[in-house]
Amino acid sequence: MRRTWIERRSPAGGRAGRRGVGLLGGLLLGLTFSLALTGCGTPQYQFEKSQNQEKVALAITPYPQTSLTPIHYTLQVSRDGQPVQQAVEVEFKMPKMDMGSHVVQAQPQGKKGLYTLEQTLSMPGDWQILVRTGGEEFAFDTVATAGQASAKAMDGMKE
Ligand SMILES: [Cu+2]
Repeated sequence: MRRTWIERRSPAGGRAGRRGVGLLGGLLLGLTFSLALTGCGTPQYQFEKSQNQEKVALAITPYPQTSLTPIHYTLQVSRDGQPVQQAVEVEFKMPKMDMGSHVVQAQPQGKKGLYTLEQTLSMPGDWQILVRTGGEEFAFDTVATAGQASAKAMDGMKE
C-alpha cells in the first residue's frame, strides 16, 4: 500500500493515477503516517551480543552514525529466545575521553522486546554504547563519523 501511494504521488505516475483520490487517498495517507510514527520500518541490526541467555541486537539508523545529527537506536532484547519487557537503560560514552556520559531510558515499542531512543552524539570518534537490561550489561563499541553540521562547526571555530 505504501508503494502504491508513493507511485501515485510521483510525477511519472501523473494525475491519471489519482482518479481514486479523495476518501481512499486520505485513508492511505493516514495509514502511511501511522506507519511512519511507529518507526522506520524494519531496522537493520548491525550489532548483536549474547550473555547469560540474554541477547541484545542494536540497530543504528542511519548507519554509520554521524555526530551532531539525531540518530535512532533500536534495541531488540530477548531472554531464552523470548522478548524481554523491562526497563532498558542506555549509556553513551567515549571510552578514550574524560567527557562524562549520557544515560537515556529506551522507550518500549509494543511487546516484541523492541526499544527505541534517539540520541545526538556531541563529537565524532569512538563511542561505547552500554545497554543495561536489569541483570546484564552489554557493551557495544561503535564509531561516529563527522556529520555535516560537525564539519561546519569546525569551520566556524577557525576564525
Ligand atoms: Cu569526546
